[in-house]
Amino acid sequence: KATLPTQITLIGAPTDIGAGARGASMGPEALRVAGLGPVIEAQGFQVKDRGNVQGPANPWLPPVDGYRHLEEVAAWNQAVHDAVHEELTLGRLPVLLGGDHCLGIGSISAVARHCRAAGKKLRVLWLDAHADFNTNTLTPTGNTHGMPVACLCGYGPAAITGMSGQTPDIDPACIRQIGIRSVDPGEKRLVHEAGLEVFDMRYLDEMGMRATMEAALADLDADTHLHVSFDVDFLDPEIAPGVGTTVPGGPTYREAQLCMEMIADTGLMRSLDVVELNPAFDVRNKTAELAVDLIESLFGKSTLVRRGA
Ligand code: 6HN
Ligand code: MN
Ligand code: MN
Ligand code: MN
Repeated sequence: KATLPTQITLIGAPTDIGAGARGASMGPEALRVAGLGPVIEAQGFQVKDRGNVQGPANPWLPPVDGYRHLEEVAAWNQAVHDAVHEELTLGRLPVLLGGDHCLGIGSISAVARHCRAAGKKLRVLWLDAHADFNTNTLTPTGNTHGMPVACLCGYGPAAITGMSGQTPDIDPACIRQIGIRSVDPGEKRLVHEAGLEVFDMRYLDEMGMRATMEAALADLDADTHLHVSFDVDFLDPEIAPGVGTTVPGGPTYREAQLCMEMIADTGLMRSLDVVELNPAFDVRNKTAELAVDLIESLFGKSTLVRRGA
């Protein structure tokens, strides 16, 4: 059975450069304060916190040509790309602490570059309320945190596409989106056109989390690099208010735990993003604590040793 690397690296990226609300820049510190490092260590890993990558301040300007802060977004993503790629090269499992979800471009382009060099297959699990598949002509906001999946699939500006050294950075067929319940009208057309595999909330309602995860995790093998991009707004806002773009009707605490546990059971996770946590909207850091609790399960915490495991 596959097991995770023993060495984990936390990489903070304190920015809200791609978001529509300020405050995701405080995410990395809130996750540290909630005990992320020690919680992963308690599951038997060695954790190194390499501190935060650096990038430009948020100028908080309106969109230009359909993008807000494109130059700054590119700079932050390059910094994230370099850090994530370095950790993968060292054989470690990088955990990106966002920051907003535009950083998925830097993170996943680094993963794609690493997989290509190592001859590994890639599967990306995108846990989110949103499809994040907008382009500059489709976006209602100009916020690039609504665009990372599109950019990674080649629908985006040169500054933030092809960061892996190839456009598109990833094949849409390697993505599985889970928990989706807010997709803009133009974005919806592009999701269908690109053929994204989306397990939306209706699918979850009808099939349940277990069947959903079985489908999303089907056809993995020992050669697969599993990347998890965990947007905290995936969770129902009743339990996770500390995000900038809440959408009602998300997975419950139990459903989210099962999702994480089933990912852990594969033993194939090789990189992780934890993004969109916004302490400015949180209540006594409880969303950060919930995220840490779920990540504990993602790294293998279970109540009892399971029969047959
Ligand atoms: N996220 N679809 C909306 C937009 O502005 O494009 C919201 C995007 C939210 C992005 O939460 O990572
Ligand atoms: Mn997102
Ligand atoms: Mn989202
Ligand atoms: Mn837990």
